[in-house]
Amino acid sequence: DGGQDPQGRTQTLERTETRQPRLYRVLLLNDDYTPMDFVVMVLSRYFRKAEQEAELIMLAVHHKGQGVAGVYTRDIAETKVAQVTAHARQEGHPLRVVAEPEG
Ligand code: TYC
Repeated sequence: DGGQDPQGRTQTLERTETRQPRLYRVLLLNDDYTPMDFVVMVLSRYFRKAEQEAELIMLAVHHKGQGVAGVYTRDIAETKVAQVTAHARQEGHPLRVVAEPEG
């Protein structure tokens, strides 16, 4: 955006882009059938959680119904959802994983 200088020439003004991308929470939803060990493996492998934190998150989901596995930009969040869902189905587990915008 610029307008014109006194000689009538079009000016292009630079500005630094400061907006942050929208972030998405990837949620794990509880179910009665997915083995606890599989959920812990998912948290470790796809969400880079240490063993103890993975156990805590899995148990929180088990007791509360859902929990945050990680927070990412949209493309990454959607890729995690697709990868984890594909892996769960391949193993015959009904695990549900969804992404939702933060804020
Ligand atoms: N409720 C499952 C069980 O008792 C464990 C589980 C935890 C499943 C978290 C899904 O997102 C989940 N085997």
